[in-house]
Amino acid sequence: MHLKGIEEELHRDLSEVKSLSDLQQVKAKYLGKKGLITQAVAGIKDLPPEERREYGSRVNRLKEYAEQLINQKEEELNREDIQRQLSQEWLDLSIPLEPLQGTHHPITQTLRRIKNIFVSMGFSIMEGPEVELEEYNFDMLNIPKDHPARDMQDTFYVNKKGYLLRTHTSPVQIRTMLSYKPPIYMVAPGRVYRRDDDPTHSPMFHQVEGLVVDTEVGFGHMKYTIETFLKEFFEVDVPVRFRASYFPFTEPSAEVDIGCVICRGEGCRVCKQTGWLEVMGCGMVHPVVLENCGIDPEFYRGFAFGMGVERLAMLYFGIDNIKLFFENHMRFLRQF
Ligand code: 2NM
Repeated sequence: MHLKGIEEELHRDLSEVKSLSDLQQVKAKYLGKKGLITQAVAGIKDLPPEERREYGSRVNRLKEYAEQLINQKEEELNREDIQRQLSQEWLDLSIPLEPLQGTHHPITQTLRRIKNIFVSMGFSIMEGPEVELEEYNFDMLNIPKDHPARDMQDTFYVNKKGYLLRTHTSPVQIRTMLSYKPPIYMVAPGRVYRRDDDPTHSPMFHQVEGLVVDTEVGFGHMKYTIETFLKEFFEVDVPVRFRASYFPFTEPSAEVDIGCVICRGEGCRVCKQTGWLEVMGCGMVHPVVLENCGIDPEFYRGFAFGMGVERLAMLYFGIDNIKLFFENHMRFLRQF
């Protein structure tokens, strides 16, 4: 076909294009494998040599012109499309939402309840780093250099420069005693890490530890504080007993049991037929620990205690497997 004729037909075809798919068809008709312009380009070689030069340059100019027109048309159609979307599609931001059905994780709920009880008794909440100095996590707490808790098998060491993932929140008590003068009434809630992973242990869990340092504090104040906390936490007048125990950082030390909240002391699988559940550890702060922190043990006394949040949450909610707290299955979480 004559080149002028191709150009006129292209103009006519483009003027009738309404959509991107129309445009694709026009593009194929002129520039596709068997397109009119493509064929004209292929025909150059069949001309006598003296006509090739002039005709060839006209065909190439037509090809470039056609490509330019098609690109312009495509941009135009895209612009129109966006304008149409902007004028037709809209959102009503004032439509009320379905009421939100979310809840806090049972561990978050339990941590909050524990903290609220201690705040109501006049304690402050203190926090500290999860990557801790070995010195604060062990040495300052009077834990011997050869104590098994320090083993690589029990503790996550992060490098060789004396840093580890804290194995309890006690280093927060150390930091508090180093930075504040008594009287101190504080609790340290937070994540702790131990190299355990079995049905009753998780490598990360939560603790709340507490510390009181004041003049004239004794074992009786500690007993009353812990008994009051446990009755508030379990929302019943649970029996509480203190059993002599040993920790390097307290003397004397005790473990705290409550009457089994599952069987009410009758004996069951959870309390291993004893009628009692161990829920906390506690004791009078060892004078060496007070001294390590610059507190004169001739003048001040301290008591401290520690509890596992997952364990208390399991007993409070009646959950028998610690792993459920970390799997985050909706069917589990929705129950709280
Ligand atoms: C426990 C049991 C007994 C404790 C002691 C201290 C510190 F730093 F004051 F010495 N913090 N936490 C302590 C004492 C923790 O948890 C089972």
